[in-house]
Amino acid sequence: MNPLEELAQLLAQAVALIGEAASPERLEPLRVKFLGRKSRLSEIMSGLPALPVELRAVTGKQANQFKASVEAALAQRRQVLGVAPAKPALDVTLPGTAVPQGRLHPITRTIEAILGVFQPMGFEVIEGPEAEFAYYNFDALNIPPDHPSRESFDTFFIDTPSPQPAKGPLLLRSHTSPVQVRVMEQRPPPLRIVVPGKVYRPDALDPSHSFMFHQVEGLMVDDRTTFADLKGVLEQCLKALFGAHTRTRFRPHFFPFTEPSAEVDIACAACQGAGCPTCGRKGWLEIMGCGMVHPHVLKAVRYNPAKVQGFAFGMGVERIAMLQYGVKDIRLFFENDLRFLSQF
Ligand code: 2NL
Repeated sequence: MNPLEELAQLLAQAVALIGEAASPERLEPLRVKFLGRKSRLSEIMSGLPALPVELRAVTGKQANQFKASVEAALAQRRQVLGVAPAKPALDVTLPGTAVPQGRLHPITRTIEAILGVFQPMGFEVIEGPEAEFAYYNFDALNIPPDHPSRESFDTFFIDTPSPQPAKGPLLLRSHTSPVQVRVMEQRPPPLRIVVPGKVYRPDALDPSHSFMFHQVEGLMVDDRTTFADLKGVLEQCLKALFGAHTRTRFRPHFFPFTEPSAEVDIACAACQGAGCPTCGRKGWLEIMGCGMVHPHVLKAVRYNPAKVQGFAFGMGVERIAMLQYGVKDIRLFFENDLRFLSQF
């Protein structure tokens, strides 16, 4: 084989092997093999003087081209394999990269604080559907069809296919009580449950009204629970949420689903009962509603009102969170502005 043919073959071989090299380290042995002192190229170069004169010039030229081509292939492959430029030394005096930290939403924090009062007293946490039948939201709770809160402006109704389900049209629940009704339907007394969740009312938006807010309701039913138990449990709850010195008062009230019923106030923390702008000069802040479960409600879930009795209560989570944290506008809780949320 003459040197010209041989160089052509070697070049094809070199280009193929270089193209297959898997890492920059594999390139150096190939450079040595094809261009090094003991390579065939080197032999051909040192044999040039012995060649016939008509072959000598063209072979020398071809050898130089071979060398340039192999070097170009090596350089290109090195770049493809990404020979990283040397890294600058690590400057340990620079501040580290801050890792953004998430946190619980203030409403979640308040819900957890409320549940944390009742769980140690033996109350089980239960959740239920936000889309509910009218029967569970109203009828079973002794709210008759002509009661004002049945009017459509007080409840979001959901288009329900006809014929209407036996338990009435679907709606967005306006309180979490329907969940308690469902639990009573399914379990015999005794019962101790707390029910947190979202509720919906088509109120005009203002600093203290939102069409969606959160409630925690509670229910205890057995054969001996009295209004005195209710007072003790709620006083403990309010002391846990607002501090051990918190004073409470129970005012007679009306709810269709409890009898007797009461509203619970705490002494205004800002003025200790003297009267100030926070409490509207009344000295007291309304904080929740409660009462003894109405016999009609017990009958609706086929409990015997002659044998069992119980108390129930309900509180608005946003109202409690606003008082705990001094938030003046309920809408701040739902705007997801991190300048607000990151303060909690
Ligand atoms: C309020 C008043 C209240 C209840 C909720 C209730 C549930 C059942 C039976 C009887 Cl299943 N009562 N819930 C009772 C009294 C008051 O909430 O102002 N909530 C924000």
